Amino acid sequence: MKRILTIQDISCLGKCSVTIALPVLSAMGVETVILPTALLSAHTMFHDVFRQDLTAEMEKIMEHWEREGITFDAIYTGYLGTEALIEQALHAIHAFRREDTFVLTDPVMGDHGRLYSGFLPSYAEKNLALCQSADLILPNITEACMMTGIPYREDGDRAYFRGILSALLTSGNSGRGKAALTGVSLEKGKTGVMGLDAGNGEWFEYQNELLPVSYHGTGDLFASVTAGAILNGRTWKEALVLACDHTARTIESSIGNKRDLRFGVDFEKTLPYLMENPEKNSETAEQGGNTPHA
Ligand code: PXL
Repeated sequence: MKRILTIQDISCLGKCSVTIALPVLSAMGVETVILPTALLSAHTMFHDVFRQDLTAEMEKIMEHWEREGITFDAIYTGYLGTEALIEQALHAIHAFRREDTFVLTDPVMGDHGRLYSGFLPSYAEKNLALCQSADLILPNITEACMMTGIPYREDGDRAYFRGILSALLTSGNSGRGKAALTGVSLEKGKTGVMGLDAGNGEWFEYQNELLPVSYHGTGDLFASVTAGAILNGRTWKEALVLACDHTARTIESSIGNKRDLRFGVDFEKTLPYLMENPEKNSETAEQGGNTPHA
């Protein structure tokens, strides 16, 4: 069984980060180890949240694992919260990455052209350093703009998105990374991803129907499915297609729930799709979405 380390917060209320990553990755047959960055009474879209930073505790947890000689097949970082916590994530990558460990980073810090509350521009700079250590990064348009200094546009076209991806990967130091920009609309009424593999210059795009509702935590669902699919042997493009289709399917099956969107999507209902074998998943993906473009 493949083993992944996920580094992100535990938000007790409001499905996101670890409360999505653990069940999703487990359903996909991946052993999931958590390194919590902070404990919050609820994610930060709620008000007056209780928050306990775990920077010092992370140190102790990592020291123990180092004594045990633990390594991981993949490391997936999500919401971190402070620059010191990004530093800890970089430390974990350095300590537990083997040559073949796949590192996936979702530089969670903003949406709709703005950083989430509490984040300063220097947080974006630090997040760029983290992204430069990753094999695949999954920023949304806001996050990619914050990291590259490119002005955010609501109405970007293909050339705009390509410019962002090129800037993101050329500001990296590895030259072999891949990036997939999420929340990209290339056609009215559609949404999806655009990707670039800096190693071979290959572009990728995939679109689904845009659903008229924005639940919290869908980015974490998307990243978790991508990570699980890659560990199950999919290519990065196949993993992104599955993640797009699965996220769309989950939003669709949540629409009737009539709850505050901050509580998140009903990802529990669609977990069985992820438990099917990989062949079955890709059949479902092909039927559910549009043809991916290389
Ligand atoms: O879903 C991203 C996320 C994760 N964790 C916390 C958050 C957010 C987004 O706002 O606040 C604590």
